[in-house]
Amino acid sequence: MADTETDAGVDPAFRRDVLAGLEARPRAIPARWFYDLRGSELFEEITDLPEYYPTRVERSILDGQSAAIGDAIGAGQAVVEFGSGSSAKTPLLLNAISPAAYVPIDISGEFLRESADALSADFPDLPVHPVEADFTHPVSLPAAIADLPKLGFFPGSTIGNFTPPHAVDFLRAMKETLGEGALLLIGMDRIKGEDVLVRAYDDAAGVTAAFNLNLLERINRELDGDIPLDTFRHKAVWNDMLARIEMHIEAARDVEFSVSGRDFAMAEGETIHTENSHKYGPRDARILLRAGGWTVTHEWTDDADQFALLLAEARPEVTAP
Ligand code: AVI
Repeated sequence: MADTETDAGVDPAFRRDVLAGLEARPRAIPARWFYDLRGSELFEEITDLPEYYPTRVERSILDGQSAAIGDAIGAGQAVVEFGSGSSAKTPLLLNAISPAAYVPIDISGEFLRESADALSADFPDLPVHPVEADFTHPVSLPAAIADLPKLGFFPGSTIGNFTPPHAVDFLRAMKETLGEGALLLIGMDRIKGEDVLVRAYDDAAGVTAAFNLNLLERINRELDGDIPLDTFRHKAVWNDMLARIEMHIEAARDVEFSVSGRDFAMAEGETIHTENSHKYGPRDARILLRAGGWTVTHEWTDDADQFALLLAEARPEVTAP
């Protein structure tokens, strides 16, 4: 369908990804399209669910091991947070390390300014320099922090939502943004029992199901779709070969629908793959970081080793002669 008045406000990249994803085999739509207003609210709800341990455990590590984290990082850093969002975990880090400046980077300008203002209110003496940018590519940092040592901060295990090749590209982009000698504090979710993992992505209250299926509502609303929502169900599976939780939207029966004027048919049991959440064992995590140009120097986990915070340094790779 050509762009018309009825398309006003539609993100062309959303339409392109959805149409291409519904036509592809296997069908797949990138997870970044989950996060419209409702999707972002549902994600916040997920982080409070009893089954969704990552947020709670990462916070407990930042909080409970703040002295060791502060000692390893040292004072005077410019903290650069990638995809800062609501900056919910940032105060825990800032309190641990006496930073010299804070640079939140996020693609959503409005959200960024609101959370930067809230943070400035809590840390009135800390210079805050928000940067509106796509943090998956190298970003120019504000001149005001040029001479400060840099600490990248990427909590939440969002690195797991990238496939390993893209995670490596992204780690390299972070290194280019921060420069040689910089530090990176990154959260990574561990491999664990399948039942715990699946429950974290298929909770009893159905919040993760609503988060996943909200994508169809968004498609119907924004791309003039007529997908019958009650025909689809949420599915979360552990793919052991690829060490990841996969979220899919599954057709409960044969179904036909249209999106942006294009017709689609799905057979009962067919799925649209909507998200990957890769999990990393201790050595996997270190190797992934090294592939991206970062050498791990410290690692903090909880008692049950459910989640890890890793500190790494951007060092030139030294190879044996
Ligand atoms: C944002 N990201 C780290 C979450 C995760 O655990 O992979 C997204 C999520 N999807 C379903 N539940 C949470």
